Amino acid sequence: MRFKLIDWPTFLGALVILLGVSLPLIFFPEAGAKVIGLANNFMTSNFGILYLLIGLFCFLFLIYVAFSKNGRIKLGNREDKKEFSTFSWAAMLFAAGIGSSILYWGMIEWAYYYQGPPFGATPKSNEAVEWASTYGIFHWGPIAWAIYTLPALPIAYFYYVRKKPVLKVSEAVRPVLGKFVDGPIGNIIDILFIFGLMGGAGTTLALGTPMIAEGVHDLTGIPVTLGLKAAIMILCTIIFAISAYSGLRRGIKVLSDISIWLTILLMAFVFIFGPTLFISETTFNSLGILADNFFRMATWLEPFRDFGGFTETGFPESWTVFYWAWWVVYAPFVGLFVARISRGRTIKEMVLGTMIYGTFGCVLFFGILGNFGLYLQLTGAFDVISFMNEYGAPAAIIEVLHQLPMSNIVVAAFSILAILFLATTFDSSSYILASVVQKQVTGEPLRWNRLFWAFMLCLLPLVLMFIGDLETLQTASIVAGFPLIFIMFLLAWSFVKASNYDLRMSREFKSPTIFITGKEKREKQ
Ligand code: NM2
Repeated sequence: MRFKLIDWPTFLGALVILLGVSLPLIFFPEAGAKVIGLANNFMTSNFGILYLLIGLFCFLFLIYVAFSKNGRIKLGNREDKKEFSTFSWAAMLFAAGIGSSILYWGMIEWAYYYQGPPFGATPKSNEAVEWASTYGIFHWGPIAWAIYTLPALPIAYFYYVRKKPVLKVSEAVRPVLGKFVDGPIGNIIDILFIFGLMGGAGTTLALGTPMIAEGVHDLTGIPVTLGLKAAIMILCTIIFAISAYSGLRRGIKVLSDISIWLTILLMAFVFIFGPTLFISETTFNSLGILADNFFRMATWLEPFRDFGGFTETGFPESWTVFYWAWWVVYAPFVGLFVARISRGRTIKEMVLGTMIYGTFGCVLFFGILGNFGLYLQLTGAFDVISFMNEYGAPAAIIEVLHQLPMSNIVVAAFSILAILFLATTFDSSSYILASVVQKQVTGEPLRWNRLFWAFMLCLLPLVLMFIGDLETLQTASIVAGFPLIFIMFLLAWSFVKASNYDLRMSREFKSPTIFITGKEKREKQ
């Protein structure tokens, strides 16, 4: 009986939480919005430091692991070849971990920073413009990608080195929690992961849909109403549900390939037909500013905010804390995915590859799209900021694209790309969610199960979009990410414990189960 495969406590637990959050918001939207505002405030002002801490921890920890002996452990047997070429590997990784938000924020994030800069800079000043073109790259840079990579470590390790097919987050903390994983604690960990991903998806879909709606409106003249947005959201859901239903190879991989090629085309187009020199110089300049201020940005909080006479910008809470939370909620899912595609690589290659290629991809988007908008602003060709303040960010994004030649085609390509990016993130999300609520996964998770989670993923965003301003959408990730911070520490601990044990055993007993590159020898527990 196929229903026997379902892990009911996890399945129902996740469903109950999802409905428990969504239904009250549907029936009491105003009170809901108020509670969400309070929650946002409470979390960011009291626990902001924890989010920043986990970000920096992931970064330093992974650099350490990559260059330690553990980094030389190969994910697989001695004879295993890399399962995917580095290009496909990086493309799949990027398509899974990055959704349509990169088009949204890549294009417009600078405009928020330019008028509300960090570190007490004067809005629209010289200093503000430098931060505006740099901070986006920071929020989508090495720390962010380190957050994504951390869960991949234990998961890939158990999958390829200890050869246990782990498709649950709870399994990856077994070295620390032991048999507690088999009881309610294990279920709670998996439910928190599902809840986190739902929160992150809520932020993503509720941001992405109005932007696509604006593109559709621009091309067809259909007015942007809530109905149009809901229809687009449901259409996107149907697309990624079909892809998830078709499975990993036929659905997910095909969509990833198409979106990477379309991205390359679009970026090249904006780079060539936009202000090529300005884009190159500003991006290059930002990399220097970032390198110089990296740790300052990574630890910036405003501890003196409550005392009179000190500037309070609210910037770290509104941006860095929110961003780290948003990356955290997606991290276990991306970890599961990265682990799956990394057979044949060493841990060092997996870690550095994710951080370097991931950051590189994001720098391209922010450097090209963002600096194009910034150029329009600074030259006075188009006042992006006033337009955004009056008509909202999604409309401003489409209007920026209209400043390019053949702009209708560009808007169409941009909107299609946004849909594809959403689809490539959510088809793999539904796939992973379905795996996590099953006791066993032989081959692929059950089809109805994949389809069910695809539609569930769209429920919270639908509700959020109806009530949401930016703060509401950010709160979904911030609140859902909180418990996952602790799970991230457990995941790191778990990896260290298991891999150190195996390294020690292989030294003592000299018989092969782990393969360490560089020394050309196989050793065993
Ligand atoms: N992250 C990368 O909306 C999306 O693009 C999905 C968002 C966590 C900021 C991921």
